[in-house]
Amino acid sequence: MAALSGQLVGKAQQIMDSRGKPTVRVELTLGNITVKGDVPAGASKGEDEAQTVSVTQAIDNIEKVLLPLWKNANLDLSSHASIVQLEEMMIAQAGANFSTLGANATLPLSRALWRLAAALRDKELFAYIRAVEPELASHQRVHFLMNIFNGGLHAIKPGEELGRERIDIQEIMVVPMAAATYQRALEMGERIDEALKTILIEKFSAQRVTRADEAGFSVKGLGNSSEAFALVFEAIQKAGFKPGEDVKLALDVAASSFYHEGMYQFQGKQLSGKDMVKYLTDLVDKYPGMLLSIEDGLAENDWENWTSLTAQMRTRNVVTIGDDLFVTQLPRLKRGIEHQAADAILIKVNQNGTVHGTLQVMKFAKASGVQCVVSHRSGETLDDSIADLAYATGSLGLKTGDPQPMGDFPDPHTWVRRVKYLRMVAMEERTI
Ligand code: 2PG
Ligand code: MG
Repeated sequence: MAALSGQLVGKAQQIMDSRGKPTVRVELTLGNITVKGDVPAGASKGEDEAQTVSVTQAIDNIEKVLLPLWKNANLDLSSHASIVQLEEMMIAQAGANFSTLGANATLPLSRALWRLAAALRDKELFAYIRAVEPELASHQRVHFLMNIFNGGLHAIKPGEELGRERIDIQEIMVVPMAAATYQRALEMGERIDEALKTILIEKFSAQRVTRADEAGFSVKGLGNSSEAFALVFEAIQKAGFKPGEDVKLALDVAASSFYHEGMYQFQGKQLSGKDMVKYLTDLVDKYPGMLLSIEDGLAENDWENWTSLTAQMRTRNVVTIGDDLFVTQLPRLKRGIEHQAADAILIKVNQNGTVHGTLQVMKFAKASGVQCVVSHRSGETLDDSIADLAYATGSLGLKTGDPQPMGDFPDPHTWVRRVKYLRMVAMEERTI
């Protein structure tokens, strides 16, 4: 029997994200299948990412514009061509870079649609993605980029200064390279998180140590990034692992957030783009073989210096990743490829606006030799579909925050990061 979009029942509602800010959830029902899709939100946004509207407006747009559009089309949802057609109708209606309808309207609907399409074929989402996008399908092992030390806009509190009260670098992530399974990678991340907690509390007192937006630690009064790196390496060792061999670091510098009028305001100094490249190459040379990747080491429009940073990092075997630089959009990715600006692209579904659009960007990246790292946002929900995206496509990495060990996070409702890692474990162990 054909599953027609005209028979779809959809509703949108407001939910709270991990920062306690309102966001949108969509629920779609067709016969006895009900699926959901949420939209996360960033704090350090690229200027060209898909635009959003107010939550009330997004809910209205879903219920009064997009769902009626889909229903009127009355397409057979058991065919993937129809799914693509519905996504394209939505993109056409959304306005320039989603400014009219908002990516916070299109994305949760799109996520729910893909879940529905998978369910109609009796497939898990990752298996559906592999089936309909064979060029992207891969069984390559995905590295977990687990953010355990937070700075920048994810950690700063009103009245504080970056580089003094908090580190400027937004994320120091640990990557369990030696893990043979996702279960083991998660355990390794948890052990390092626990070791770091002990070290930080001993050194700075429990009062000064908090968990920031992505659940990793931040220390009030620790503004020096070099000190933070040293502490993370100490934690890796304390947890029983060898830095560089068992565990590498990945950084998200999020440099756009401290770039003002042509200069980087970094660690209390004004640095030029060239100075920033030097800081990063010196850092890698100080810890040879210990860094896997550096994301947004420069600001989103500092193209020239990106090319030089990537050239320098290639000789050191460190992957440069563009987040604000590419905003999961084709025109910026194409420009980056022309400039040889970065070796990898960060993939965020809400920067793009739809799942279909995101997959097209990933396909273009793959065909051009640019690697993909699938990522959450700093304001997250329990939607775990980015794990399916990473797993289906064998992306270089899945970046989804702190592992949130159960000792500190006993309530599963707070597991907005952990659920994505757990989903990876479940897909690998086929416990789903
Ligand atoms: C980033 C993300 C996620 P935000 O910069 O990569 O870690 O942060 O969602 O605030 O843009
Ligand atoms: Mg980033």
